[in-house]
Amino acid sequence: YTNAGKSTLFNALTSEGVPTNLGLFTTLSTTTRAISIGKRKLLLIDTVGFVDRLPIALVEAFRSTLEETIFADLILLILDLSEPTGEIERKLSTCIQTIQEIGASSVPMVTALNKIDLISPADAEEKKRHLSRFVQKSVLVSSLKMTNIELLLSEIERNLESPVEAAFVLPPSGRVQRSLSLIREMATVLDIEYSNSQISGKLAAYPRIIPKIVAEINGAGGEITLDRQKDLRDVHIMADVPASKTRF
Ligand SMILES: Nc1nc2c(ncn2[C@@H]2O[C@H](COP(=O)(O)OP(=O)(O)OP(=O)(O)O)[C@@H](O)[C@H]2O)c(=O)[nH]1
Ligand SMILES: [Mg+2]
Repeated sequence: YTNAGKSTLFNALTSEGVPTNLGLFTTLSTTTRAISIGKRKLLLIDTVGFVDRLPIALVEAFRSTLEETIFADLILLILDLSEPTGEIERKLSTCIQTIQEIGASSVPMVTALNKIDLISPADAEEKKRHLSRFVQKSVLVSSLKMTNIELLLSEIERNLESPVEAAFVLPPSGRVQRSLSLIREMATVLDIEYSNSQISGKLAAYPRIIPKIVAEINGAGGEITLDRQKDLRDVHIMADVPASKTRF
C-alpha cells in the first residue's frame, strides 16, 4: 500500500545491510540495489504501493508486474502499524489475497510492522499479537528512526530458502532460445555450453520453482537432473520438490 514506508525502509535496509558489489553495478537503479545479508547476496527491489479502487486497466497492468513476484527470493511486506487495526487488517487481507491470486503463496514472506515510533510499545505489541493470526514472521520496526532494522535483516536471512542445483540439456530446436530466456527468468544459469548438437548447462533455482523449470525443459524435449548431493543436504528441499516431476 502507498505510504506504508516502503521507500524509507528500502533506504534503511540498504544503509544497514552491506551494499554489495554484484559485478558491475551496486546501485542498479533508484529502486533496485544489491545488498548482502549474511552470506547471501540479494537484489532489494522497492515496489509501487497498492492504491485502493484502481481503474481496471491499471489493475491489469499492475498485475503483470506483480506476477514476477513468484520468482522472488522473499516477499517483504510492509504495514503501517500506526493506522487503526481495522484498516491494517483490510490492507493486509488485500495483500495476502493478491499474493494468492498471482500464485506466490509459496514465496517466503516477512512482514515489517512499520512506524512503531508513532505508537506506544504496548500498542505495538498488541497489534503485532493480533496480526500474528495472518502473518507469522513479523518484526516491529521504525524505518524512519532505524529501529530494529538489524532484527528485520536477520529475520529475512532466517527465512531465505536454499537453492538447488540441476544439470540440463536442451536439443537444438526452434523453441530453444525461448526456453533459455524463460529459464533465465526462473533460475540462475551457472554454466552453459553450446555444441552443434545440443545446449548443456547447470542452473540454480529454488525448489518451489523446479517443477516449472522441469516442465519447460521437458516440453522443449530436453532433460534436467537435480544434483542429488546438494539436494540431500537440506531435507526440506526434498519435500518441496514433487518426486513425480523430477528425474534422478
Ligand atoms: N513516523 C514514521 N514515519 C515514517 C516511517 N517510515 C516512513 N515514514 C513516513 O511515511 C511517509 C511515506 O513513506 P514512503 O517511504 O515514501 O512510503 P512508500 O510506501 O514508499 O509510499 P509509496 O511509494 O507512495 O507507495 C513518509 O513521509 C515517510 O517519512 C516510520 O517508521 N515512522
Ligand atoms: Mg515508495
